[in-house]
Amino acid sequence: TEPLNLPLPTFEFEEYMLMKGKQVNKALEEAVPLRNPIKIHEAMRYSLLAGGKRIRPVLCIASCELVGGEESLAMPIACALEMIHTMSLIHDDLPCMDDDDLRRGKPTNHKAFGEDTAILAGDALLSLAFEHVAAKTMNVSADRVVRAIAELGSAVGSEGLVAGQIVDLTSEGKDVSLSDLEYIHVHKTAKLLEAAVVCGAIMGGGDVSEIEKVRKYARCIGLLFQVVDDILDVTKSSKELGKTAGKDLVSDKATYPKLMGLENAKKFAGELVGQSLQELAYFDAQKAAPLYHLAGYIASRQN
Ligand code: GRG
Repeated sequence: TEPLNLPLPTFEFEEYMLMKGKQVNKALEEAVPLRNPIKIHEAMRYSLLAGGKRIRPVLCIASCELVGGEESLAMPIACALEMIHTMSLIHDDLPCMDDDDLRRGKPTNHKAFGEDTAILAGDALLSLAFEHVAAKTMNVSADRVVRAIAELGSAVGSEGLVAGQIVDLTSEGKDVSLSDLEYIHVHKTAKLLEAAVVCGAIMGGGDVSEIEKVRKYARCIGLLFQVVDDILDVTKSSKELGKTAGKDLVSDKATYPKLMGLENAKKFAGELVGQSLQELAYFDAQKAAPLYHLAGYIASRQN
């Protein structure tokens, strides 16, 4: 996608992402030490520490800091979000789902450890995520911790990620309408991004209106994330193939460019960025700078 001209306040975004990413990686490394039984912890660490953009934990911390909380208040739930995201990738790559061989530049978990261990590594990461929030969150009231755990649980379960995945699986080979596609993306992708931002604001001490503003912001960037993903799929593969139409314009998979055309998909992405930034206008511009830039980053990312 073309870089968007956004009215962003001065802010060293790359430095911010690097610094927050480092903090998150350190916390993840400590959250899952290599202990007995070695095999399962090796498999969990293999995927969790394999890189990845760490968008969900950084969104969570940025939202916590936006409402005046310190990073440490949100770090356990930021790690939990990455554990859940990673487990969903491990399960998504399994032969019974997408059957992928590569993830984050390495062989997928089941390729490296076998299907049985990969399923268990995903299960263990999911369980650890909730344990980690409950056991490691400090200096946040029990009421807020419970609210955040409920938010996270609902984003992941049968009305969240799992709902998106089941509808995606059952729509394979069928005609998918724009609203079906939106349902799949809202559940598979946007729900966890929304939980990241909302949980950060809850842990950071945000009030009801602050939490609702960041929720609306998150809904826009959640959908934006997927629209951009679909655009990248087309533009990347058309570059690779040296053609004007990429694989998703010709394959069975429903995507935004396929259903609304590439130009309209780009326009839609631009509208979503605009809407997300409007929600942030409620906050002090300097404090909201990380979330402003995160929206821009999601819109103009190249992978
Ligand atoms: C969650 C209980 C539970 C089960 C899993 C398999 C499944 C149910 C859901 C699939 C969810 C899925 C794979 C959604 C796609 C999410 C997505 C946009 C992935 C790419 O995220 P990035 O770009 O990846 O942030 P990195 O590697 O940078 O973290």
